[in-house]
Amino acid sequence: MVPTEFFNKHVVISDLHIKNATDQRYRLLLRLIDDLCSPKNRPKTLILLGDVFDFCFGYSKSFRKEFSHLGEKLSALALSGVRVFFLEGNHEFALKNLGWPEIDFVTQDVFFIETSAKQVQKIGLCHGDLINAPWHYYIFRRFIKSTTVIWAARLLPDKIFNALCNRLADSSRAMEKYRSINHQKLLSEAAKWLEREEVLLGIMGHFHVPYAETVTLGRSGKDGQIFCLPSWTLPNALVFDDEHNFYRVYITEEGYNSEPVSKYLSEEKPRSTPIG
Ligand SMILES: [Mn+2]
Repeated sequence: MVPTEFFNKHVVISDLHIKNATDQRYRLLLRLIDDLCSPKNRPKTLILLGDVFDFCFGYSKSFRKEFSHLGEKLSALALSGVRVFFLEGNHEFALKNLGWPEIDFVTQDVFFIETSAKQVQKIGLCHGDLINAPWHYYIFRRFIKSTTVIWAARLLPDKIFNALCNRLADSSRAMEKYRSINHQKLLSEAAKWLEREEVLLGIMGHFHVPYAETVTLGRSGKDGQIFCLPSWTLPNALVFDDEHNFYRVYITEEGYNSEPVSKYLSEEKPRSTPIG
């Protein structure tokens, strides 16, 4: 492994969809965090951009117990000086209640980080499920993440609640499986998102498609950039430095392989992909 792969950089991961602590992806994630803790690899920022878990309810005792290791490692990483953000995906609820110290749990739909090389640049980050979503999804999402629903969910026994949610996650995946993504429509919605948030660079996950696209912002005519992370069917991270050189780092049992990000849509379009 090249020691400079992560050092002083910003590391984004998303859509691991970990089901349980015996999952191979969980093991790879723990190893990655261990490696990031070492001074020669230490990044500036680690961002978990949602759907790290296939299902997570922060109030669930059994869940907190099963993944306590991850919490300890992330807290240790944060204590070593790395900024650690954890943004909720659409498979995750009440993450803040995991209670992991030093972790910045993001509850807003969008958050921002700033990089400063020659000049300060603001980057917008979101999970992605609200981009290109039909109007009823907004209502559904607001409902399912509302304090009333979260409060009611806490009354259910852990086991029943977890089983219910896993079934929900599976059925939503089955529904999405054969729906292909309209890339142009999605990217034009993503461009509108950049414009709304007044940024020229946006990063998201959720769609499981490795976009790296230049999009034109309608009103100003400026060029914006959209990056999206693929799922952990192939464990990976999006890594960039303050000069905004972007890499995809692939995580294997043997180690790490990194490659500079190249354009995606100019190549072959992906087949329909399950959306998480
Ligand atoms: Mn998702």
